[in-house]
Amino acid sequence: MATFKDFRNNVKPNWCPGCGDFSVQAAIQRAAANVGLEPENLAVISGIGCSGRISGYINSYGFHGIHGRSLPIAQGVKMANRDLTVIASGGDGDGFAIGMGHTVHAIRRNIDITYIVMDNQIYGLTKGQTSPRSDVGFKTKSTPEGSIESALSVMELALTAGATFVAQSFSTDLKELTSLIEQGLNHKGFSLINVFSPCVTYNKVNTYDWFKENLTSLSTIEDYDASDRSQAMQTLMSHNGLVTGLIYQNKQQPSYQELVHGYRQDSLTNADLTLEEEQFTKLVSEFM
Ligand SMILES: Cc1ncc(C[n+]2csc(CCOP(=O)(O)OP(=O)(O)O)c2C)c(N)n1
Ligand code: SF4
Repeated sequence: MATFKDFRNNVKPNWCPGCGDFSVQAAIQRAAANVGLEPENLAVISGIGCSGRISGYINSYGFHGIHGRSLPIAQGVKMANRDLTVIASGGDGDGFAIGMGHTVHAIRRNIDITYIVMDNQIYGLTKGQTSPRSDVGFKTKSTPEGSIESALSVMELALTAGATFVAQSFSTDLKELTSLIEQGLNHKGFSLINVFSPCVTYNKVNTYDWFKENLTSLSTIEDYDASDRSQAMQTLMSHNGLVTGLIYQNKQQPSYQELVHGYRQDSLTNADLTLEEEQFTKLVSEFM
């Protein structure tokens, strides 16, 4: 049985020392081992950004896609090969700016993949511009006088879009983050896990200390019920979205694969797709 060390490779991350993404990488490796995966059972698909490099730092199948497009690729991988466990990952810019259209539709489509967003409220790779997660007043290279746009409440938006699994964590809390990724991997449908993963180089406001002061763990809220969507929404609204833990899970909603007509019971990658000459000629003639 694989341990988390089997999900390590010999590529040294070039993240800045102290970047929150290191813990996300460790949590994915631990969660993958804890749910009983072997490296050949896992595919990690990422977009572009500092965070997007993560697919190269995990010993598994991997695909470093293009900016904002990890989800279309990840959904395609899962539909073609049901035997793979698929993780999509990237930054808040990747998933909530350029890739937001894909994010909303992946949420409502509910294909069985886990989407882990490393949310540092800034664009790290391109050296510090505002993202849709930046707070009003946040000064960056693109907003020298402070951002005048309001920050997107992604967890609330996910609930509204019909998400069946919504969780949030802080990269320093390796235990909680690992557990949430395990729950996401075991969830039958699309799981969204937003991780506050500080950018120590370009975001001097939303620092480790800032999160420690401002985050509330759902475990401290009496009678919190993660199956209650309206309680989840109210709790998010009353805490300005700054909560950690399993926010909402709907175990009743079938996944896309369970509903789609004609989904193969065996993986497409194991199928014999060779065409006999007669079949080939017939196919070509349809296009002549
Ligand atoms: C189509 C396209 N547009 C813009 C870029 C430039 N670009 C690369 S990464 C990035 C944003 C990075 O921020 P985020 O996704 O939050 O990831 P982080 O680097 O903070 O981890 C941008 C705008 C690109 N690579 N491709
Ligand atoms: S620039 Fe920020 S997000 Fe990118 S590696 Fe450095 S600390 Fe991490």
